[in-house]
Amino acid sequence: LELTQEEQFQARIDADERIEPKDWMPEAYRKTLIRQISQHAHSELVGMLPEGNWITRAPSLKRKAILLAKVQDEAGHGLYLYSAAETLGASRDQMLADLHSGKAKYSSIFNYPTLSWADIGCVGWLVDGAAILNQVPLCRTSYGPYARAMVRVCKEESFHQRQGFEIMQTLCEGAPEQKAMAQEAFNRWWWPTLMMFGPKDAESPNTERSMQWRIKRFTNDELRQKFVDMMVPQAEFLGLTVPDKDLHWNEDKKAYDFGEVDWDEFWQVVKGNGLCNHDRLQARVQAHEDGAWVREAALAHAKKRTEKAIS
Ligand code: FAQ
Repeated sequence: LELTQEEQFQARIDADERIEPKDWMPEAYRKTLIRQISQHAHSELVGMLPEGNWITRAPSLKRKAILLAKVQDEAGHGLYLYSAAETLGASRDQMLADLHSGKAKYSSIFNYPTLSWADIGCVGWLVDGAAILNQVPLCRTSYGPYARAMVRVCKEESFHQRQGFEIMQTLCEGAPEQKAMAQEAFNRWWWPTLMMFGPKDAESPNTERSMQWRIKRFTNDELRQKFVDMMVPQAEFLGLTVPDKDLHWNEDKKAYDFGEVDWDEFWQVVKGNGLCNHDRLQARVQAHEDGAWVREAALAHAKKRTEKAIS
């Protein structure tokens, strides 16, 4: 019995083999990966902005150095991810052009403002916590370059999460005003973090095929449930109240039941109408334009060097 090219490809996936850049792959697999990896890369770049906002205002030199290092890590993650997307034939210039024109998506979470220092704690604790839950399974994603990039990213991400938790712990063990600041930030970040996992499975057009291709290892709802189950005890440890009146332990399923995410808000933010969408894109475009002279100088230098090598 002869297997078609597509069946052979699926058999390799089912056997848990990694697909490499020069291997045959269905066009839709390539497209899905370019979509997901480039969105992921854009999220890392735009994700630098909410925290970058606090670098000059971090409460101590130590906090400032840590935050600076974390934001630099995110730039690095973006670069690995763009490189992984390039192995699929995507051009970096095109990916960036799509981000700057507003055509490409990036994670909804980065369209919320960071209003107090406790927000930086919440970004590390909750946002990086959600990012790790999503990314640890991606270390076993079927496309080799993406999986390998995720290994390093996850190591750095787990440090990020610890520093966020530690900020929250310091605030929660501090003065009543600090505790209140932590709770207020938690109230604002909890629901948007649950949205990071994407729409409900029943409304997620990409999940089924991405699961079949083992690009995704868990569905959006599965990861959201894991996140709630992981975070509720941590919130209890910190003495924070989860802002969800429907949250309760379900002994039968040995997991938490929780309230419904505001999906209207989610889609509004994804469509570009969130609190900070406009500012975030503008800041990225500005940064790109401000960097034009660096790119021009690097190209001129490279040209001179090749000319010298030839003569
Ligand atoms: N925001 O059919 P699905 C980080 C879109 S972590 C915006 O379920 P899929 C680290 C989705 O693209 C954040 N759009 O899609 C950090 C699709 O639109 P399309 C980045 C969203 O791909 C921490 C449509 O909705 N992490 O950056 C969102 O199967 C702290 C239908 O959705 C990743 O990107 C959303 N939240 O599942 C940095 C992880 N959710 O493309 C700085 C890799 C869904 O059809 C500071 N990505 N959409 O037009 C994934 O795992 C998946 O792509 C999902 C979405 C789970 C995000």
